[in-house]
Amino acid sequence: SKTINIALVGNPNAGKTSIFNHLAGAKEHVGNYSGVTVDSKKAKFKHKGYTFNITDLPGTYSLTAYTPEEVFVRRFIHEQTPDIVINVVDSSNLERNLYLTTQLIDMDIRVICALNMYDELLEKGDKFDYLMMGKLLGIPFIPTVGSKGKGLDKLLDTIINVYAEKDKITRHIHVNYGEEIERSIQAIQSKIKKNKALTVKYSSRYLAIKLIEKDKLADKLLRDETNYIEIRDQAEYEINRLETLFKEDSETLITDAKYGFIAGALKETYKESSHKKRHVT
Ligand code: GDP
Ligand code: K
Ligand code: MG
Repeated sequence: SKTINIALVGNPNAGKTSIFNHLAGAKEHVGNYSGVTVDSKKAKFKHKGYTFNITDLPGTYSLTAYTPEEVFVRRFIHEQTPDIVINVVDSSNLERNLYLTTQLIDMDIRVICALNMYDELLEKGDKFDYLMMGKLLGIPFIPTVGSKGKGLDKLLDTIINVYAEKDKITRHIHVNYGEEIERSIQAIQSKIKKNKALTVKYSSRYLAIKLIEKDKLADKLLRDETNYIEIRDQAEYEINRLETLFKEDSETLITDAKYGFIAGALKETYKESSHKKRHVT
């Protein structure tokens, strides 16, 4: 039978392990805890004639290289190349959770969002047009309640559809960073693209964005390429140009653009309940 490799990626406490346990029939520790070791759990299960290999990855807020978790998740995605990344997001905190999603979009990999804690969103009485959000981000959104195993059949069906390329909405939507940053991305990208072998493995757009963020790991990935100096000089030129223009650190410019993109998408799709419950403290 066909094998599909999937990995669960998301913020801490988004519900990754709960979903993993339901899918894999495992009994991993669920809940709020900070482990000393950074590792992943693997399991195998069958569904509708497919064999699924599933990996539960450590929680991360971002995919920069500041924490061992971030480096671990990034390496895993690059080196183990899962067929599909399941981005588990906490519906009750979309603004923060979708920040990581924008980084997965940059990587140009196949992503499906498990819109977890959906019970909490419904309980608040909020309305989220997740189908529209799926179109805006180019990612299918599937509501789930990980702790109860709800929505997981639909999630698996979507995984199979995306794997078999039957799902039309998934590909080729980028986060738009605005005219000036986009111009810089393209200038760096055109130098990176000269390396055919490298760009089969990594998206040239992703590497260009990472260089603008002054990311050490991306720089390291490019160091063995014959035109590394040309790429690095172009990146330095563009960083200088942007920082002079906006009077802001280039990494902050990318971060702000990502949050702006999410805020814009949420404004179009999310409606808070007008009858907010009051929480007395
Ligand atoms: P992880 O850090 O991403 O692996 O998150 P866990 O699976 O450990 O879940 C964190 C907490 O959220 C646990 O207490 C879960 O029982 C709870 N939880 C997981 N999914 C849901 C959900 O969909 N709804 C609600 N209300 N709680 C959930
Ligand atoms: K919670
Ligand atoms: Mg966990």
